[in-house]
Amino acid sequence: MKKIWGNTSSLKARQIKQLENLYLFKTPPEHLISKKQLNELTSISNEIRRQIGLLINRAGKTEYVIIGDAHKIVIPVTFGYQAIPGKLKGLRCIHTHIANELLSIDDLTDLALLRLDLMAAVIINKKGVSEQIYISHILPKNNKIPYQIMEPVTIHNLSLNCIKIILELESEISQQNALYKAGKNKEKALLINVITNQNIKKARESLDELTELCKTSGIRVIDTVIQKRKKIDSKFVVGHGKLAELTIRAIGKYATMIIFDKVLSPSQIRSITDFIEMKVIDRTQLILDIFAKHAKSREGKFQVELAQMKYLLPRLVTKNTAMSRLTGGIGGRGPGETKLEINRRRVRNKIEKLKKDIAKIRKQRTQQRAQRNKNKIPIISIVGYTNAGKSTLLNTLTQSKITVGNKFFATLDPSSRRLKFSKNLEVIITDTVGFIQDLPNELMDAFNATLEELKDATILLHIIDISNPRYKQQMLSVEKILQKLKIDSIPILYAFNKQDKIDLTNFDDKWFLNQGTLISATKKETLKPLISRLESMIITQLSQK
Ligand SMILES: Nc1nc2c(ncn2[C@@H]2O[C@H](COP(=O)(O)OP(=O)(O)OP(=O)(O)O)[C@@H](O)[C@H]2O)c(=O)[nH]1
Ligand SMILES: [Mg+2]
Repeated sequence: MKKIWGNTSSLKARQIKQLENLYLFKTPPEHLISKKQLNELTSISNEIRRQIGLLINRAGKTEYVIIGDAHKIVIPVTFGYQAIPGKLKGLRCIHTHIANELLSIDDLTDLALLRLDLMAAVIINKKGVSEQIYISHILPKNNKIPYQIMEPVTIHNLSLNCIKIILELESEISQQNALYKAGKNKEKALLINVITNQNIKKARESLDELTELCKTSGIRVIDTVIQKRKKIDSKFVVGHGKLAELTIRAIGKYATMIIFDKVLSPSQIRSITDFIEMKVIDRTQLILDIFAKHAKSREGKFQVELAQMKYLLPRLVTKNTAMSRLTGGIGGRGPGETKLEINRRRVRNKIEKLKKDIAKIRKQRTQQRAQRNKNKIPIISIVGYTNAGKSTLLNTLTQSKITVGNKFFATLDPSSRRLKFSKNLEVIITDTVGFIQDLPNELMDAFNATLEELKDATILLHIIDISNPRYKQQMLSVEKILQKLKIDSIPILYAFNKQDKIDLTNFDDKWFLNQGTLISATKKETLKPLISRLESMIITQLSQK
């Protein structure tokens, strides 16, 4: 027999049997529920004085029988019935209310969060008879209150042409959804930053950066929220009620996903995605997605995949909806085309294989490195925050054509070029992956080999985008990563880039700029002071050896 969802421990065998029998009824398409099934539902619910709910699909088949307590039912994770944008869930909920309450806020929240076809409450009176049924549905238009309660129907008039109502509703929703869609398949996200301190400014800046990351990833940001809390909720991050409220807000604006501006623990992602019918990702997953899109070389691709697998491994659970959404990645990309059948062992094997593949490719690179070190050609390694202009500078200095882009992580693969300073001073100048605040550990690990090369540098050239209002934090983030890589002892030169974008007369941090050289990487003529400083630093370094 089919499972009864909820706690049945105090029920008699006969009562359980009666509940199981609720699966056997079939509802005609034009009815909300078959009359016989409704009678059964009412009678057993009244007998045990607990709410009972049914989830009925559009073919009139009962898919779930749920038993609650006197005041509520808890709708389980419904496999195979995930709501997709522009559609409803394909299941309607009909449940009993024994304490004479109307549709509760919880009912309406479930309706909106789970995108149910309909939510109906059968009111059972003191005599144990059901009189009226209150039905609510989602409101397709972008309203403050995303649902509506219909005129109650009576048990004698259940033929309200249920399917027609649902399909009409869904067609309106999909039309609205299309209206809100900018471009094909574009994801739309609500961004949430949860903070436990008072630093709103920092939280706002972090959200600005997350917005830029979204832009790079092709996601449109429809709303951003800063949520202050005393403590991060271990299960739902923002807490149950708040999460419901924010999700309803997101649904009202036709968002397709929620992005948290922090790293979510595997269990948090699971609880949240079990609770709401929307894709939920964290900052790490977004960055991983961008890396996946931008990786070009074999090595780069392997490294990104390794990072993705490492991210995925602790988040793997068998047959969990959260997983299917997780492995789907953004817009269905990500490491998990294989979706549900992925299991830990396979991921571990894959990780091992990737590590080996990477090691093989590394070998060749190591030989090149050894050659370079033997020749003792000094190396200048350009480091800096993503989008600072590192590749642009290398291009201008060496007349190369490395991909440059006004997006995050345009460069993932390291490149090296030779640069002649004066007659007999030649150096190698390298460009590599950009940094970001809270660079995910998985990526640090996976890109370890690439970053290791920085250890060979004679000088680190730290490029800072001076036109970015967050340039100081960005500098600090870079320095933190250099420390982590244990290369902060290599002499460093600061180059403040994009000077053409700022008005120096209004710049209140001029003293700061004396720490380095102002440049415009796009304008060769601005690079002279930088070049001569680099040259003298190199000469000093060489003479010390
Ligand atoms: N106005 C102005 N724009 C610049 C300058 N230097 C670089 N840019 C622009 O800044 C953006 C990022 O440049 P990239 O060279 O790709 O930056 P990057 O540091 O290599 O970035 P990642 O590889 O993503 O880490 C591009 O749109 C460049 O055209 C500059 O001196 N002035
Ligand atoms: Mg670059």
